[in-house]
Amino acid sequence: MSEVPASHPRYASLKLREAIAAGVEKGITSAHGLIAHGRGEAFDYLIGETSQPFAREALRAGAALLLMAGYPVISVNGNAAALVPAELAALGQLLPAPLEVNIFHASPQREQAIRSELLVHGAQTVLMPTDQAQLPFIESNRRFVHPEGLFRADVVFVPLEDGDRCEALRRMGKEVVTVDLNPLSRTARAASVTVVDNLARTMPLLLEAVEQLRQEPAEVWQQLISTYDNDAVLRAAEARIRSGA
Ligand code: PTJ
Repeated sequence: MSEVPASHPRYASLKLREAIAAGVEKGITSAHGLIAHGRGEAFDYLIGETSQPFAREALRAGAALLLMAGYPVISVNGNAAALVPAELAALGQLLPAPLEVNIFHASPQREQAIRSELLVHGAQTVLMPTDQAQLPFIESNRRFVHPEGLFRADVVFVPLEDGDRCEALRRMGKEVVTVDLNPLSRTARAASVTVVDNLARTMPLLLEAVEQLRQEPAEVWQQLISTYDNDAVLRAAEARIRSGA
């Protein structure tokens, strides 16, 4: 990273800021993405900038859901592509699952830039939005999807989601695994599994959990899913924030 020494107490956070700013410069991330990132930073500060037990519990259940899926799909927006392109590509290969570019702030150029970034980082299948399939129940640009991607998926991994689409995906009967630093958001509440953590910390842990769990029998995945309680996880995250501990 440019001028910030690795010994700086806020090195990790500043590095992510640089990645998001570089994402804007490369035409991957929207200017709005900077604001979303800042909101995330505030919540990250409040949860202690570490992967807390409630996040680790959720990511194991999320990994189990992705492994149980008949047709999992990974949805990628401008922030996720700037922060963790290699890890998203690796998850796609590991499951395996197609990646699909799906952004809120419409821009065909940015969609292409996100696709290229994912391919450069090793992604194999990167689907693009089409007008041949649309998600019902939403009106934003995120309704345009690929018929062989988000439209068909039974389980969707979608970090930094917006509430409307998360609710729409759930109403379509799909399971949604999200990563959102704000446990109070509509997305956090509507998702099947919410990992309240920074996406940059979650991805390596999620890859590790998928690697480890796929050695286990499906009964173990089933058990993790059936005992998982997303409301309890969100309450634990909110309690952590309120306690200031
Ligand atoms: O690329 P686009 O057009 O799809 O735009 C993407 C953004 C993120 C701008 C868009 O989806 C958006 O506006 O998102 P929101 O509604 O601001 O929600 C972003 C949520 O993600 C907020 O609850 C933030 O706290 C959270 N968040 C931000 N950065 C991170 C995060 N959660 C996990 N890890 C992060 N690094």
